[in-house]
Amino acid sequence: MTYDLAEKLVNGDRLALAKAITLVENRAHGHEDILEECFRNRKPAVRIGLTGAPGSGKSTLVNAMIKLLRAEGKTIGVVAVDPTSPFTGGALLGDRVRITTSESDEGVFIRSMASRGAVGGIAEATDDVAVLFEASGKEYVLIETVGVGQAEVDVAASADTTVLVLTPEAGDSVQTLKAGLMEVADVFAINKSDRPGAERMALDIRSMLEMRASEKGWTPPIICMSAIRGEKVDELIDEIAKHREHLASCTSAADRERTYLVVKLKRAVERMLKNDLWRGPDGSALEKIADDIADGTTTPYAAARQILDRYRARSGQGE
Ligand SMILES: Nc1nc2c(ncn2[C@@H]2O[C@H](COP(=O)(O)OP(=O)(O)O)[C@@H](O)[C@H]2O)c(=O)[nH]1
Ligand SMILES: [Mg+2]
Repeated sequence: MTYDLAEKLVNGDRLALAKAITLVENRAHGHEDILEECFRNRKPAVRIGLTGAPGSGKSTLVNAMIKLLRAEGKTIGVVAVDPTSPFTGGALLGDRVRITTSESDEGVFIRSMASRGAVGGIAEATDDVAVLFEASGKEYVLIETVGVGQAEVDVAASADTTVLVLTPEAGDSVQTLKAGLMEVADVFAINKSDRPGAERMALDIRSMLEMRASEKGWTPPIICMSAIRGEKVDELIDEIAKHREHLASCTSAADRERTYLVVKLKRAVERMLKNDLWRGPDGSALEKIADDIADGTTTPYAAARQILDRYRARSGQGE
């Protein structure tokens, strides 16, 4: 059954692609077989990550990029991670733009994913969806994530180029930017430049970039643009292409692919290990151990070591 699904997907069946994404997102039975089959049939796409605060205009920008890339005849897969609050379960912001394309356009496939819905982590989920897109023949994969934490840094690890989307609005001052986010940006997009303050912000970012040594021989360009008006989106796409050329000039595609595969491999091992660990008797023993920690019989550290020892013994690797 899963083999059929993978085969259909590879042959361009959109329904099969949609089903496969759902399986992967839920880590449902059979998803690993599909991923394996798709991995064998994939052709690496141009992977672009877009990250930034909710409301900065990432989805609007994705729409604008789709338009330009489609005009060039490129095929595109989009996976957008929707910010969901762990407390309300709802969206963080009401005023969000949907990424859309004309119903009849077979060249684009768009999928939204709730951030708390992705079993096993956002980065791995988006990354595996990228594999499905690649197997279905998409030449570009756009990944929209909310720039709030480690997940974005992880997503950036598997994108060729990461675009950080900022806005000139108050509160978005460069000083308050999370350090980790500055580091992942290969290209800075100052969106909503139809509003005042964009040039000022570009200057701030430029001086901040000058203070840190430009590693990797690449100085991230800063583009003042407007996604809603479609202004300078072409320039952004050009800069993304230049970043790719830069990558190609310092590492071979094979080396980069290898680095990406190592990241993928590690994630897969860690997830499988975690599943394996908590599926065993240790998962159900958790409540008992919690009691022991609570009443002072043991500590979280000693208990963790104990759980690991037991796990190793169970899998026949006891020391
Ligand atoms: N003024 C202005 N508003 C924009 C621009 N791009 C997006 N917006 C608006 O910003 C809001 C949030 O956009 P959205 O794409 O959903 O942001 P996301 O949360 O980062 O995906 C929407 O109301 C958009 O219409 C722009 O270039 N200029
Ligand atoms: Mg969005």
